[in-house]
Amino acid sequence: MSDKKILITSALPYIHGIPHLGNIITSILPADVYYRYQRLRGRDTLYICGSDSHGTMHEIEAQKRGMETEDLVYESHKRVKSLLEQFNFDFSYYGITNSEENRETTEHIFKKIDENGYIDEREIDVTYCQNCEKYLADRWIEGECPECGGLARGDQCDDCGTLLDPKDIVDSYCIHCGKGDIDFRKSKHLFFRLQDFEDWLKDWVPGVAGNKITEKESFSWLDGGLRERCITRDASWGFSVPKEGYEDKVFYVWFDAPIGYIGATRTWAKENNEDWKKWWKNNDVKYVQFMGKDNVPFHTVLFPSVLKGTGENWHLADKIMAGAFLTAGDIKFSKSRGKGLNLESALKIRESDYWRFVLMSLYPRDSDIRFSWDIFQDKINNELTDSFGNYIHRTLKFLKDNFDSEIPDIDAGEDGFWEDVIRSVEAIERYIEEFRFKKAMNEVVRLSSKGNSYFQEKEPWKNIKDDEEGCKETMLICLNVVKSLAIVSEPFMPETAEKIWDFLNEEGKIHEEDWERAKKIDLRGKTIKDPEPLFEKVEKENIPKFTKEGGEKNMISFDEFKKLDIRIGEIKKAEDIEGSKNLFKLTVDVGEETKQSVAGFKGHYIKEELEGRKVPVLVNLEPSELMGVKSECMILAAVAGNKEPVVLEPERDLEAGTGIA
Ligand code: B3M
Ligand code: ZN
Repeated sequence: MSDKKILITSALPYIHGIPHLGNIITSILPADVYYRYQRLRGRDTLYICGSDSHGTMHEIEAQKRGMETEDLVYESHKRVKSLLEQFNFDFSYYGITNSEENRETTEHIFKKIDENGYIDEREIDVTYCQNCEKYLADRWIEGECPECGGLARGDQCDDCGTLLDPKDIVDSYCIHCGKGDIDFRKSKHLFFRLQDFEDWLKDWVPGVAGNKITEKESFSWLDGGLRERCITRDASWGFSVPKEGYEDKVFYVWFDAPIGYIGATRTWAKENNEDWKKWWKNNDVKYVQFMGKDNVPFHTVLFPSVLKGTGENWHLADKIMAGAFLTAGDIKFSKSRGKGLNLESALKIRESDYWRFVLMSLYPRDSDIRFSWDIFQDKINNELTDSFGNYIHRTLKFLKDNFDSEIPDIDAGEDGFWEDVIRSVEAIERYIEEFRFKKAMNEVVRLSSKGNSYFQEKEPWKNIKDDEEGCKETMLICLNVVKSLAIVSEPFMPETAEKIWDFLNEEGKIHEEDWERAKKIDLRGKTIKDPEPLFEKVEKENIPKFTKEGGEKNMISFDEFKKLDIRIGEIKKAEDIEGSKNLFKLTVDVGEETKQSVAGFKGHYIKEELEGRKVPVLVNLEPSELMGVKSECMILAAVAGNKEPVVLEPERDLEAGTGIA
């Protein structure tokens, strides 16, 4: 690894609501661990994050509360920022996308890509409320979902998740005035020519993707071929578009949000008298980004293309690292205040180090990982308390009780055991550099169990009586392992590490220490302070209830299940439905009869791909009418990322009508 400066950014959290644990596990937390680690290695490192403060949801909420949007946004920003501080995220700077510096940067970048011919103007259909005399942004129009009858909001149904054309929403109304005077008008918008960057991206992405997920999510856009992307909105909260004829529009939230990394760096630079260009226009930098997998294409496709389109020497990401999801199991993750397990409610259960430890031991690097209270309890009681905490406490306590708290001042050799300690420390280094945070966290615990075994084997409580020199040697080694543990755990559990540092009576702050000290036996002759246990175990009855509403009630009985008539059906014919962008009318042979189904495969499959397929069908579904077309059964399909329907097929060819149980 070279000695380049390291720039780190993590996805900027939305602030309409409080981020939940699933939001931070792949973005802010691993970025913080990576940052703290690099700092201990003595590298020149900058960690930038901030609030993603634009987007239409703020306008809606402010109107509901009778507030100015800006006041609401800055209030939310303050609240989220303070919660993140309580989690000990040590940003070099935590900014906000609504800053002057970000406005300036966004305008500059936009003007450049416009000058360079990457912006097209196009007229598109937008929804307009005649009563409010206002364009209705993404989610300002609601009504009944044509697919499931649930609540359709803008371009998506909240209940079944189908992507919708607002025109297809049944009995639609404006959410501001509640009236149905909706009109579909033409409005001129600006489109960024993403397709001009396709070839370059296909080359560039594999080199910067930090793991398979990142590459896969990027190619979910790239493989389908890139199209121009609309970067403006008919709304008033956001940065106005600096182009003639577009002044009353604002930039789309995903246009200025990643530019917000630069914006926040500029605010930091201004406040600290630094030069932001040293980080963004300098080849001597390694730039690493962290995020969840749902944010990937915006970072691997959209943002780099925008920067490249300026023709300027922006430093693009060198590594982009996305994690999968933390799934909730029996717990409800919720962004809304007070409900569910978000950052605020988590802190009421345990202090941040417990959470940082558990989350990093679960880091979903390669696939989704389930979180449950059993896992939480097991990790804290068995690993954090019984192994890590216990080792440190028993070692310090033994020294206090038998050596008057004084670390032996002897010249013990660096024997085989110490080499093993060094191996652990080096493994942690490697794992963090490779973004294998879960392995790194496990190795920290492993190092403490190595210490425990060593203590156990050497039996200092016995040889204190008959072999004092041997006992001193054991204690010297054990105390130095405590110091190693303090250093290697600092990126993960900074408060705990600081506490251990204080017990050891070491000077200064541990985060200013040199990582290399974790590999050395260099604590000698010092008197330590009185130790206290570091952690408290979790008892079942102290675990609060954040279960999904309904809990058991969401179960269905076997008798109810038996009522479902699911069979293999053969799609005989697929036809368009007039006026619908996402629905097909499918004629399906389900055995003794042929039924008709209206299904949202359009835009994901072409008709010819569907015809002739054998698929699972729910046959006895109450008939309904969608877009004036009768639907008598339902094709069961998987729903992948971005709500994309994926057809399921039997593993071998079966006759239409074959039952599924
Ligand atoms: N705010 C999405 C999210 O919080 C978005 C990330 C922006 S990163 C520039 O998941
Ligand atoms: Zn209205």
